[in-house]
This record gives sequence, structure tokens and C-alpha cells, in this order.
Amino acid sequence: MADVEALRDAIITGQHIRAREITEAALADGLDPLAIVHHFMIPAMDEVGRRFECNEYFVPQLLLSARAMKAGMELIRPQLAARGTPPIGRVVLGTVRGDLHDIGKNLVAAMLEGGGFEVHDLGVNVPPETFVARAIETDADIVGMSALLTTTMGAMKVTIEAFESAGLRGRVRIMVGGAPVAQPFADEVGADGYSATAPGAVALAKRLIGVSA
Ligand code: B1M
Repeated sequence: MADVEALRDAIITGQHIRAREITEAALADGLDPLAIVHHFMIPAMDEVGRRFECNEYFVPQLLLSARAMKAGMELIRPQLAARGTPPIGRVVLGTVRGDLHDIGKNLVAAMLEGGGFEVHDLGVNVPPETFVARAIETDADIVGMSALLTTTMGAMKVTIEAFESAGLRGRVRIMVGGAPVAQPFADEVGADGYSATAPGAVALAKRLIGVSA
């Protein structure tokens, strides 16, 4: 029986091999992948953030914890995706220019895949023109942007303006998210929707393309 409680500690203390082993064992025991994410992984990263805020942790510890979270997510992701039905829409997703945070964005990608979307994940530090080019290339229905820094939120506005300049604004729905983003900001930059969470992003994406959740 997997000691899934220990996953939280493995992530907080940055033990990526242990995090992977526990996740593997938990999945083999039949634990719900989403429950693993929500009950153990996200709370672990919240604790890492808390320690960073009060100077108990510094950037190296953040990186180790992020690596441990990713090690577990690599196993969770295909299982979430496997739950899905045929694609109900295409999403181009990325973390905006200047921003290297990708844990939340990866979670959103996995949840969207699990929710039946075809996801084109552009990674981090994505320039506006790349969002536009990939949206055209993939004939995307939705573009999703993530930002974790107050200093990079502005890139969402610039990216939306790039879609306007390309004459695509009427064709593509745009959704935004990430810890510093909120509904008033989403309204201000002209996004079509905002979600505070990864599961919420799936419901929002469905709403944006007119599919009932
Ligand atoms: Co950074 N960092 N970081 N960091 N980091 C934060 C964000 C920070 C709040 C920490 C702090 O000071 N308290 C702070 C930002 C402060 C601010 O802007 N006001 C900060 C800072 C300052 C920095 C650096 C500048 C530090 C430095 O170098 N001095 C630097 C910036 C680098 C850059 O991006 N250019 C930096 C670097 C890093 C690491 C590389 C070390 C690492 C990232 C590793 C990685 O992602 N691969 C890191 C981490 C891990 C964090 C914290 C601790 C955790 C972030 C995280 O992964 N959370 C974070 C503190 C915190 O959040 N408590 C912090 C878990 C994740 C699941 O949540 O991403 O919010 P989140 O995603 C959620 C929702 O927001 C939503 O769904 C997810 C789950 O439900 N969501 C969406 C996200 N995207 C969405 C998109 C949607 C919809 C929903 O639609 C498209």
C-alpha cells in the first residue's frame, strides 16, 4: 500500500525520485490521480510557497520542489488524459513572455486533456507572436495564457493585442489564469474568461466553445 501521505513531504523537501516512486505506487493502488494532485501535490506546493515567503526557503529549494512535483505529474498526466473522450476542441496553452513558472500551466494542460481537449502546450516564456502563429497553425478554438508574476501579467494584454492585430480576435476565445490574475484584470485586458483553478479552466473552456460542462 502506497504511503501517499509521504508524497507531500517528498515534494516539500524536493525528493524527486521519492515523489515519483510514491506517485507510481499510489496509482498502482488505484488512487484517483486527481485526488493525488489536489490532496497532496497542490498543498505541498502551497507550503513551499509559504516557506519561500517567510525566507525559510530560497530559489534552489523552490527548484527542487518543482522538480519533485513534476516527477509525480509525469505519471499523473497520461492517466488524466486517458480519461478523455475524442477532442471537443483545440487549445493552445502557454506561460506568457518573461515568465518561467509552469507547474500550474502543466496542471491546466493535463486537466484540459482529461476534459477532452486537444492541447498544444507551448511551454514557458512564450512571445505573443508564437501564441498567434501556433493558434493559426493548429486552428485553435481557445488560447490559454498563464502568468505567475505581477511583472508578466502585462504580457497577456500584449498577446491579446497581437491577436487583434492579426485579425483573429473574433475567431479565437482567450482565457487567462495564474495566481496574480483575477476577474477584473481579465476584463481589463479583454480576455474572454478567467479561472482561478485548473478544474475551473476545463469548465470555462467548455463554456467558451459552447459545450455543456
Ligand atoms: Co517563483 N514566484 N519566482 N518560482 N514561485 C512565486 C510566483 C511568488 C508568488 C513567490 C513569492 O514571492 N511569494 C513570486 C511572485 C511575486 C509576484 O510576482 N508578486 C515569485 C518570484 C518573485 C519568482 C522569481 C522572480 C524569484 C527570483 O528569481 N528572485 C523567479 C521568476 C522567474 C521567472 O519566471 N522569470 C521565480 C522562479 C521560480 C522557480 C523557477 C524557482 C519556481 C518555478 C518552477 C516551475 O514552475 N517550473 C518557482 C516557484 C515554484 C514558485 C512558487 C513557490 C510556486 C508556484 C507554483 O507552482 N504553485 C510561487 C509561490 C506560490 O505560488 N505560493 C512562486 C503551484 C501551482 C499549482 O499553482 O501556478 O498558481 P499556480 O496554478 C494554479 C492556478 O493559478 C491556476 O491553476 C493552477 C492549479 O489550480 N492556473 C490557471 C494557473 N495557470 C492557469 C491558466 C488558466 C487557468 C487557471 O487558464 C489559461
